Amino acid sequence: MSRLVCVSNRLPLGPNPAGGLVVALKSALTETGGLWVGYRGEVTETPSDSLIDLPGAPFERAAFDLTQEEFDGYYRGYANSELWPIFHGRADLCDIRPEHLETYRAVNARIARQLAPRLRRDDRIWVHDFHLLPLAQELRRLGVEAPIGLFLHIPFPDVHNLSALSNGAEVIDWLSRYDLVGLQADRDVLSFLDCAWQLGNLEDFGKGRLKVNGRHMRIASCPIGIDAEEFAAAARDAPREDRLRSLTGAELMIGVDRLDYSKGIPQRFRAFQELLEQHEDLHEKIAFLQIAPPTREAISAYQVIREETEHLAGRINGQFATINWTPIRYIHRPLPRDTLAGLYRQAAIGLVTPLADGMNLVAKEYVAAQDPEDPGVLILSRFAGAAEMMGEALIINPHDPCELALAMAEALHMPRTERRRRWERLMHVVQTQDVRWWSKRFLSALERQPIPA
Ligand code: ADQ
Repeated sequence: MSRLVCVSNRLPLGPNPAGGLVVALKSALTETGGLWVGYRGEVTETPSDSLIDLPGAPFERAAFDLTQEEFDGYYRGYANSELWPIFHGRADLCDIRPEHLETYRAVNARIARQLAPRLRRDDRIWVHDFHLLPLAQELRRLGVEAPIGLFLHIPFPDVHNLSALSNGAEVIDWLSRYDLVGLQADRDVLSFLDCAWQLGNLEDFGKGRLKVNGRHMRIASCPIGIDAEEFAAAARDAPREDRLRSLTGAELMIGVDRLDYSKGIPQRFRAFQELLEQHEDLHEKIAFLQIAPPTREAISAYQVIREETEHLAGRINGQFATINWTPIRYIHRPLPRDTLAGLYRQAAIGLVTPLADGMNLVAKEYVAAQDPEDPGVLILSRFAGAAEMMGEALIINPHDPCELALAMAEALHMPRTERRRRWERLMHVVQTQDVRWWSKRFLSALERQPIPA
């Protein structure tokens, strides 16, 4: 069996990864073994010339360094202030600067130079996400011949958004250098084809086989999953947070998201406010726990979303709270995964309402954590990739506070038989399309060489 080499921006270093990519890839690599290459998480003045080995994991890990200038241009700049907003339909939040792109290209070229000597002829190289789009081009320049695939964890933008970048056509060209590009959902595959058609030179031979800018490649929809059995067990074994129940004395509604503008947290708060305005009978009967750890705080759009979230939580609590009841509890830090699992299990409603999201693993974790005898209800945005396979959730438009408030009321009153019927179907999807299914699906597609037409 050939060795699997994964490359991502971040390496898994802490015990509690608050981010979907690390959670999923850790499960996949623990199973297959292999090498994981990524950034160590600290800037340095003098980057090492070669990758630095980091022992202590069930797979090999090797790190690259970044200087402060590289971090600012490559990570904070091009990746998180250009690609992230563009790929989530927020061109208005973009900060386009030529030096971002220049540094992004240079860092990818350096990672390729450090990685190439570590590669073996029969490796399979699996690159992850939007930080590393030019990596295949750089590795090929250095003569690497092994199959290289990219999995994009975020949505693929439509052509109007991609054209808002100064180099939209170059993005398509970067992707054409991979043997396989895996995307989260069918809608992303359609967006990619449209962009390749309009910004590049596309020939489509069917079944995901393409020629883009003269190069053969494959495109596939590979929805990411979770380790459902492990998560269900963690939820079952988690100590009940009795203290939480006695403090709230109410049914629990939970939201768990990095504090990102794509996750729709203020919209969710406004819908909760609408619910409380319309249903006085629910006062003191429902409490909303929002867990939102900090992320990318040096970028101004993230400071704005934090202020907006905290302001709204304060205002809604001020409007409705009583001596015995605080409607919104807001926690701005990561929690251990087993604590999260136990909280999901206790919550009568799971709220997953992003404005745009590649997949959203929280939707799958919430389902896996439920008590089969008395499961809660998942409310899910139609703009999460997860909505393509989780149609038994209450699917909503997160921009419409009335629709979302109605779904909250419906979930609270849903009879147990209907909750069980919906949950069984959702759980079937979460169990069958789990993280192993996802990595097998991607890697077996990578092994199939594109068929020249
Ligand atoms: P994210 O945008 O990070 O991932 P998501 O898929 O929801 O979004 O994953 C978040 C992960 O972090 C979940 O496993 C969650 O449990 C964990 N997490 C969140 N808050 C936490 C907290 N306070 N404490 C501990 N853990 C916390 C990106 C894409 C998604 C895609 C994933 C995987 O944006 O669309 O689903 O990658 O491909």
